[in-house]
Formats: sequence, C-alpha cells, structure tokens
Amino acid sequence: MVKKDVTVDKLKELAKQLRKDIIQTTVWAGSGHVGGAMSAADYLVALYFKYLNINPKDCNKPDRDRFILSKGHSAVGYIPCLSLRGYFEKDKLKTFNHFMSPFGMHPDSLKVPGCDCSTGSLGHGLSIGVGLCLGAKLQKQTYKTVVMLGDGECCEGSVYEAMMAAKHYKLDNLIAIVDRNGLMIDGRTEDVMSLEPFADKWRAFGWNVIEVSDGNDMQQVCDSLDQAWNNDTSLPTAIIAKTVKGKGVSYMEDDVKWHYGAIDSEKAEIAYADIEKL
Ligand SMILES: Cc1ncc(C[n+]2csc(CCOP(=O)(O)OP(=O)(O)O)c2C)c(N)n1
Repeated sequence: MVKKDVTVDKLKELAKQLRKDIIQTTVWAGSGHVGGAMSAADYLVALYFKYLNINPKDCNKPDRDRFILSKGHSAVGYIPCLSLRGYFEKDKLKTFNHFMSPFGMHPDSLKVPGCDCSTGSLGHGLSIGVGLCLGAKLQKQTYKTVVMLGDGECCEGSVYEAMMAAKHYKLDNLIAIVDRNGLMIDGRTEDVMSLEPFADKWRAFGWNVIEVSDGNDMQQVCDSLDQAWNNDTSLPTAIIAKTVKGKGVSYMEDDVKWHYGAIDSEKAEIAYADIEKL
C-alpha cells in the first residue's frame, strides 16, 4: 500500500539525509560509484519510504513488492537507503567495501538485509524482473517489481530482449525506472552509444512510458510513481527520468570524473554544505 501520509517535504528531507549518508559511506569505503548513487537518490527514497510495500522487520514476506537495482554499482546509494529505512544500523556501513563486509561495491542479496537481487553485471536486472513478474502472475500474487536501470546500461542488448518479453507477457506488474543522467563510465551516452530517441524505443517495444523532465525533483518523482502505481493498461511501465549525475554536490554534478571517486575530508565538508542547501 502506498503510504499517503508521507509528504513530498518529508521525502525531500530524507533524500538530503541519504545523500549525506552516501558521502559518509564513500569516505568510510575509501572510494565509490558516487555519481550514479546521487542521481538515483530521490527515486530510491520515494520508493522505500512511500511506494514499495515492504517491511524491514520481515524482509522475506512473500507478498512484498520487489526492487532490483540493475545498475548495481550504485550500491553506495542503495545500501545506505536500506539502512535509513531501518533494515540495519547505520554503524554497519563503516565496513562498506572492507574485507569480509556484507556490503561490497555491488549488492549481494545473500548478505544485505532487504536486498532482493544480487546485481553488478549490467544488463540483467530487467530480465530478472520479467521472471519475478511472470512468477507473481502464475501464483496469483499482486506484488509489483520495480527495476532501476542506468542509461549507459541500456547499451546492453539483453535489456531489449527483456523489454520485448515484458510486453508479450502483459506484465503490468513491472515498473522500470531509467536513471537518465546522460553519463556513463567514460563519457556522455550520446557520444559513446547514442540512445535517443530513447522514450520512443520503449514505446516501440509496447511499454506504457512516463517521461520525467527532472527526476531529482521530488514532486515529479512522486507524480511519476503515482502514475506507475495506478497503471490501468495491460502494459509494463517505464519511467524515463532525466537526472543529474552527482546531484547535490557542486564539484560532482554532471561531471563524468565522478562516476567513481574518492572523497577526502575537505571534499566531504564541501559536499555536506552543498547538500544542506538543496
Ligand atoms: C556487463 C558490464 N559491463 C561493464 C561494467 C562496468 N561498468 C560499471 S558502471 C558502468 C557504466 C554504467 O553507466 P550507467 O548505467 O549510465 O550508470 P550511472 O551513470 O547511472 O552510474 C560500466 C560500464 C559492468 N558493471 N557490467
């Protein structure tokens, strides 16, 4: 059940907190894929605090909604979000990416409480989401599966096979969110492997498409998720959300150098001050 009492203002505050936790976790880890974690932070918070039917006290509830972080390298955003949502204490994030920690640079569903799917090798999450949605239909379960993809990830051909299957099997219980920050590991998507007209590609594959002009604006994030949750078509839904890589930190925003990086204490202080102003 969508939590109607969780307001946009409350979610904005939580997104600020998550961004600070991402910076702190990256400092503890020594380095991390911080840019794509910051672009995805608003959707992660909205999903975990308002939309997903989940219970941190009962991680394996059979009828829970599922979430797959297909862009698994953004674990430094996802795992602190699970902590913020109450799956485990924040103190445990101090071990992030350390030897023997449950928390690596990519999420491991056998070790991270609340994590439904191990990811990291790009291009697999949507296919796994298709399988979960088919399984839910066969078992007459009504839960939804949400898959978050990177736009650079959408260079992978397997994404398009999954898109085709989702329409074929009328998976109206599947929601894909593409974090369209325009950057990948080594440049702009449109220079490395152009995707445009991107939303039209999803439409051509038969999806119900919602385009979001600012996926870091919590009101727009919630409007798009309201629409997705109220999907009255028999089609799977794709939210194509324009975001900013490194969102919230002046020296990171829209700079491919911050796909992955290390943050020293001086840079961390600047980041916290920038985030406070959001
Ligand atoms: C199959 C595969 N190939 C290459 C990589 C290495 N890799 C990690 S992140 C990344 C770029 C992904 O770009 P995008 O999906 O746009 O992520 P974001 O900008 O949201 O961080 C690549 C190529 C990988 N993880 N998996």
